[in-house]
Formats: sequence, structure tokens, C-alpha cells
Amino acid sequence: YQQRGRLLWLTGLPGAGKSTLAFALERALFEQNKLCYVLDGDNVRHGLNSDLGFSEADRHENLRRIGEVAKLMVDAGQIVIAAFVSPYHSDRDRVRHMFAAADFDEIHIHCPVHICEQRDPKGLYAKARAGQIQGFTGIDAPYEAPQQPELVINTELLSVQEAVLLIMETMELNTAS
Ligand code: GGZ
Repeated sequence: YQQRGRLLWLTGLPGAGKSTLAFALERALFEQNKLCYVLDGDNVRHGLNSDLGFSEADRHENLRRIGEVAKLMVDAGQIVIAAFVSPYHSDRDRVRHMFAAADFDEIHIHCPVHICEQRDPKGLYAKARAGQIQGFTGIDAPYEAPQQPELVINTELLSVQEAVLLIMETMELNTAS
């Protein structure tokens, strides 16, 4: 079995399409017999990080732990796809610096906030607007867009299929190793 472990870090607003793309990418990689695994809020925040909320400090700790888990999985040879809002430069850069440059790619899943709010797949923007959730990213908590990501995917313009192909090509995931 030959595979280089690496981390693909998807960052973006809630509703931008991170998890959708992460799982579509995972499927495409499985089809090439690559070992990969998606880390996202649904499998991390309910277990490992169930003690954490969405304060700035808790987000830092959430992403610190995720970085450490991803590091172990990459060491074990996995392609890890991490899909987290990860709104602060500092957290993303800290994770970046845990990896060799060739093993880490930051992908900005970009979508204008008004489109994310229209999509509102979990109804959380509506709750934030109604004051039922405080500190919601994009409404009353900051999102610091990446300044030098390896790739920007605009999900307002690209289909899921187009986005997956662009990631696969840019990150050279179509090759055998
Ligand atoms: C942002 C929140 C919040 C607040 C709950 N702010 O669309 P979703 O639902 O599935 O994605 C969001 C997810 C964000 O968790 P992360 O672990 O990715 O965040 S971070 O990287 O900032 O630690 C959203 C939901 O959890 N959610 N409350 N206040 N997103």
C-alpha cells in the first residue's frame, strides 16, 4: 500500500458548503482506492470536543485538538479532509505549521454571506438573526478570510462536481501516490 498522508483544510462560513464538498471529495478519493477520512463538526464536536462551545477560546481549543488528531492520522498515512469554520488566521496557521508544506493545503470554501444565509441548511442563520444564538460566525462573530490559501472554491458559482474536480487537479490528487 503506497499513500502519502496529507491534510486538506477546508475553511469557510457556515452554509458555504464545506461538509458537502468534504464528503464529495472523500467519495472521489475512495474511487481511486485512497484512504481518506473527513473530520467535521458532526463527528468531532459530539465526541472528542463535546466539552467545547463557540466562544473564541473554545474555538481555539476545538481547532488545536483537531490539528493534533489530524497530525496523528496523517502520520498514519491518511488523507484527512478537515471541514471547519475555523474563522481565525491564528488557528489555521498554527495547524499549518504542524505539517510539512507539501502535506498541508488550505482551501477557502468561499460563498457570500447573504447566499449562505439564503441556504441556511440548519436554520442557524435565522436563529442568529432572531437572537437565539449569540456569536454566530458571519452574523455577530468574525470570519477572517484566508489571505494566501492554496485554493479558493467559490460555491456560489461552481457545482459540487466542478469543485471536486478543481480540488483534485490543483492538489494533484488524481495521481497514483
Ligand atoms: C458558527 C456554529 C455556531 C456559532 C453552532 N458559530 O453549518 P454548520 O452549523 O454545520 O457549521 C457550523 C458548525 C461550526 O463548528 P466548527 O467546529 O466548524 O466551528 S469552529 O471552527 O469555529 O470551531 C454550524 C454550527 O457548528 N454552529 N453554533 N455560534 N457555527
